[in-house]
Amino acid sequence: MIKVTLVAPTPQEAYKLAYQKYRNNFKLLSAKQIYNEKKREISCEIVVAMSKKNFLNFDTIKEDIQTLFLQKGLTEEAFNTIVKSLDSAVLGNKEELVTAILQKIDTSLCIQDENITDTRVKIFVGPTGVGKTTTIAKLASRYSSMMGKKERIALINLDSFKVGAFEQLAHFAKLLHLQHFPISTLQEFEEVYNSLINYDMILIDTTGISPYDTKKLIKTVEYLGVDKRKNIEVNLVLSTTVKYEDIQAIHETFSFLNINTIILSKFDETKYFGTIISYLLTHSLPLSYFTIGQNFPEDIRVANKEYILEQFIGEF
Ligand SMILES: Nc1nc2c(ncn2[C@@H]2O[C@H](COP(=O)(O)OP(=O)(O)OP(=O)(O)O)[C@@H](O)[C@H]2O)c(=O)[nH]1
Ligand SMILES: [Mg+2]
Repeated sequence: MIKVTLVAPTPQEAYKLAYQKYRNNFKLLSAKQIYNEKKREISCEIVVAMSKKNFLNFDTIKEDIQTLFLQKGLTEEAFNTIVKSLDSAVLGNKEELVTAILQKIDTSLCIQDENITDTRVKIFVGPTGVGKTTTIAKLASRYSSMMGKKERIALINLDSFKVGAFEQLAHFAKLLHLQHFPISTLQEFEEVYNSLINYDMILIDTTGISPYDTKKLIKTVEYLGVDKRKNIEVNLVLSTTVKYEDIQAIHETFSFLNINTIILSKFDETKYFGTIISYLLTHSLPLSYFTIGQNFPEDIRVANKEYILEQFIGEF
C-alpha cells in the first residue's frame, strides 16, 4: 500500500482533493487539524492509502494524457474540467481516458443548425481583419442561391471607419446583384433598417474592433439598440489562428453584444484547434460556419462537429 498525505483548508476540501486525484480507489486512514504558526492558519491534513498499482497508474496516466492534450493546444483549465467530469473507471487506462475525453469534447461542442427562415437579420462582429466582410459576401451568395429569386436580401455596412470598407462590400453586392447600404450615422441606420422591414434577409457588416477599443464597441452597441425587438442575431467571427490569451480578451469585449453564434474563419491557416476547442468548452457558444479560404464564394462550410474533431485529433 502507498500512503499519500494531502492538506487543504477544511476536511471536506481535503477529501475532495483525494477524490479528484484518486476517485474511489483510496481508503481514508486518518484526518487531523494542523496549525501553521507562521501563517496563523488552521488546515486539515488527511492520509489516504491505495495500492501501488493504482497510485502509479492514476498519476502517470493522467500526466501523460494531459501532456498530449496540452501539446494539441487544449488549456490546462479545459483539460482538468473535462477530466473531473469523467467516470473514475476510465482513469486507469490510457486508451479509455483519451476516448472518454474526446467523447466529452464531442458532446460538449454545440452546432447551430442553419436557419434562413427564422433569422432574418444577422450582424457580424469581431476583431479587425478576421474575415467579417468576406464571410458576409460568401453567405450572401449562399443565401441567394438557397432562397428563391423573389426573396429579397440586403447588405448594410456600418463600417465607416476603415478607408475602402464601403467599396469592399459594395463590390460583392454588385457581383451578387444585391442592394447595399453604406451607413455613417445612427439616424441613417434607423431609417434604412426600418425601410427594410419586408426583406427576407439582412446581413450587417461592422468595423473591426480591437479588444481594448471601447469607443467602437459602444458605437456598435448603439446600432444594435435600434432594433427594439431584439431580432438581430449577433455572429462573432473568430480566426482559428487566435491565441488563447487574446480570445479571453476578445470574449470579454464582445460579450457586451450578447453573442448568439460563432463563425470560425481561416480554418485553412492552422492545424491546431485546441485553443478554439478550449474556448468553446468554456463558454458553451454554438458554432454556425467555418470559412476555409480566401476564395469567394465557395470557401465557406456549415459548421460540422466531426470536421473540427478530425482536425483536432490529427495523429492521436
Ligand atoms: N486564409 C484565409 N483568409 C481569409 C479567410 N477569410 C477571409 N480571409 C482573408 O482575410 C483578409 C481580411 O478579410 P476581411 O473580410 O476584409 O476581414 P474583416 O474582418 O472584414 O476586416 P476589417 O473590416 O478590416 O476588420 C482578406 O485578405 C481575406 O481574403 C479564410 O477563411 N481563410
Ligand atoms: Mg471588413
